[in-house]
Amino acid sequence: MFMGKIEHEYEHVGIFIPFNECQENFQKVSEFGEVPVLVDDGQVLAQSNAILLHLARKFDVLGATNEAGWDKITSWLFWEANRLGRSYPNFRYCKLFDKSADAGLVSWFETTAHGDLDRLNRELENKDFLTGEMTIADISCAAYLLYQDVEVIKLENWPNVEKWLDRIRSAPGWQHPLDVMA
Ligand SMILES: N[C@@H](CCC(=O)N[C@@H](CS)C(=O)NCC(=O)O)C(=O)O
Repeated sequence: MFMGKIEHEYEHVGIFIPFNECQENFQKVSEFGEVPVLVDDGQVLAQSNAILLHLARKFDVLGATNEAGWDKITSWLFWEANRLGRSYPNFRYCKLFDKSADAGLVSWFETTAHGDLDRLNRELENKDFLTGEMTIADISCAAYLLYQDVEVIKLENWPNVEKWLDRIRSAPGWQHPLDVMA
């Protein structure tokens, strides 16, 4: 498995403005008008989970060793996109940046985030990571939860999730997203 550093550069993009006012290079590559976007050797890829799959396969890092393993990873990536990646970040966004958000909507995001954390907590009852070894499934599902410093949701009610996040933080070379993108 590749454990070295993959050379890359981050480019910050202001997204709290209309898409047609965003910087031109971002407008050119972002087919859904969202971050993140990866540009790799001229290939443009949107959607964080598609980017994770691309990097895991290309650099043989944090992937699976057989097809069944890849299938399990894919299943968690879809769950993240459909569930946890919708509930928690939207709740966090409303709490931190959109104080005028509809209260019913905020409450729905909170309730579904709790349900998704319950599900994650159950999965991690007897496991260190979601599919055995640490993979991009863990990276994907942990992504927004690692911003715990803002304490939008205290994770003490989901102890297996807390321990799992600690294991991810202890992985060789791990850095907090805010430090990586500083
Ligand atoms: N499913 C997408 C979600 C990406 C996403 O929600 N990006 C937000 C920032 S976290 C964004 O770019 N929002 C800009 C907008 O909606 O105008 C992924 O995983 O890449």
